[in-house]
Amino acid sequence: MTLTPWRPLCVLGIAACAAPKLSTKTSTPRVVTITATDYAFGAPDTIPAGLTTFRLLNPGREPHQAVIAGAPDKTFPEIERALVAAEPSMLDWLTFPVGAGAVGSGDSSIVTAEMPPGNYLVLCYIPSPDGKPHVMKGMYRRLVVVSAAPAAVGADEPKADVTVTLSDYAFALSAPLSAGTHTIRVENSGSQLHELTIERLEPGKTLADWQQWVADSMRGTPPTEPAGGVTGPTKGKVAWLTITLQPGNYLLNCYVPDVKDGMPHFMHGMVQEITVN
Ligand SMILES: [Cu+2]
Repeated sequence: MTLTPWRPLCVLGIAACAAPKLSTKTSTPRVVTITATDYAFGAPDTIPAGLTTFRLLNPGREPHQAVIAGAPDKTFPEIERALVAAEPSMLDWLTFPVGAGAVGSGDSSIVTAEMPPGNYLVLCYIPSPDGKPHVMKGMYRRLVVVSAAPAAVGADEPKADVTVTLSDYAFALSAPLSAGTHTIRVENSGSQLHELTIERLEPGKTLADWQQWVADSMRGTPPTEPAGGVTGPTKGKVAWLTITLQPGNYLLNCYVPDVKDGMPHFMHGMVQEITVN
């Protein structure tokens, strides 16, 4: 969950809307569009199971994300009790197949993963300038994923050019990220949920500036702006992120609360500065 209090001012188009780089020869994943406004989601009520690309559009004023979490065998009230909170409960029956990381006003984010049947919520934990997470302003929506015929789930996996492996508590890149559009394969080899949040550092700012801003209770102008990313996947799973990067310095970050101590994973060292050329 991205819990950073992004300000409406500090966002602008760095993760340009990019078409998913998918194989043209064979079947591509189904595309589901999620629209985020202040403070609601537009999305289908029901989708079939299988490999799915979620396209998050943000025509709102504030940054938004689309965390997708649920379970195959739980009711919506049970799932809402766990997740509709400023600090969600990371219960072991929850699954996070994939979600779209935060993007600013006017931006979009593209993520892909296998969606198992079940009941899910689409949620945004980004706080408003008043400090209240959007989920507490009603920004969540139910999504039912129903079993689909085998023929309908046979889409090809996206072709990735870089792999990022999430572990407890680090990011490992198979190759440096260059400027341009990438499809990143994101594997969670850790023992718990992680995410890959990508933030662009403002010119001249470094990881140390961001850490100082965190130490100052995230008050004042943040030294980064959201550039997208992927929330999840659940341990042992894989997801894909299609993202366009401009040259500059970025942070790879994980805000997921730890299952043991509840601290965001960046406090365990799961934050890394990279340079994109
Ligand atoms: Cu993590």
